[in-house]
Amino acid sequence: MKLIGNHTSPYVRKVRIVLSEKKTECEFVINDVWSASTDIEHSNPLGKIPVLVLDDNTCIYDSRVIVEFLDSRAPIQRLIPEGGRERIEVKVWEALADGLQDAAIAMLLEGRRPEGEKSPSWIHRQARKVDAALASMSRSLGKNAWCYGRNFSLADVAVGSALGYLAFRFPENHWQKTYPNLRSLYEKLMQRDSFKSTLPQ
Ligand SMILES: N[C@@H](CCC(=O)N[C@@H](CS)C(=O)NCC(=O)O)C(=O)O
Repeated sequence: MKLIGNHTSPYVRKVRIVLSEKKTECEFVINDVWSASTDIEHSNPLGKIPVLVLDDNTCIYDSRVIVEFLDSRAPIQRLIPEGGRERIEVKVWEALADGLQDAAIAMLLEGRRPEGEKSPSWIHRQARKVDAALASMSRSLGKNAWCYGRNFSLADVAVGSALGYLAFRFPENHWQKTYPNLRSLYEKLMQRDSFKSTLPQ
C-alpha cells in the first residue's frame, strides 16, 4: 500500500496521522501536484492528493474516504465510532475542519495570483469561513478534553490538521490567542508522535 501526497497538504497530514495512530505501514510517495510534470491524474482524475494506492493498484480518494477505509480495516485504536449518531457527529467535525482548510487554501491560492487579478472580496469571503469555523470549533469544544466524546477520535485528528495548517500558512491569524481552548487542544495533540512526525514543512 502506498500514500501519494506531500509534506504541506493538511488533507495528506490527516491521513498520515491516522496511519500512524493505527500503526499501519504505508510507503509515502511525494507528488508535486502543482508541477506541470505531475502524473497524479493517473491515480486521481481530479488531480488531487492524497491518494491511497492499494496493493492491487486500486486508488482510493479523497481524504475522508481514505481515513474511513483505514479505520475500518484495522481494529486497533478506532477513530470513528462504528455507527449511529456518534459516527455522524465525528464526521461533521471532520467536515468542519476540512471546510476550514478548503477556505484557507482558496485564500492562499487567490493571494498568489498576480496583482490586478486577485479578488479581495473573494479572499474576504473565505476569511469569514475560516473565522466562523474556528469560532464554531471553539464553542463546541468548550472545556472538554477532546472534540467529540471522552476519547481521542478522528474529530481531533481533523481539527488538529486544520489548526496546524493555519499556524503554518497563516501565522498572522492569532487563533491561539483568540481561542485558548483550541490552543490547549493543539498543544496536547502535538505531544503525540503522529502529530510531531507530520508537522507541515
Ligand atoms: N477534498 C479533498 C481535497 C484534496 C485537495 O484539495 N488537495 C490539494 C492539496 S492540499 C490538491 O491536491 N490540490 C491540487 C489541485 O487542486 O489541483 C480531500 O479531502 O482529499
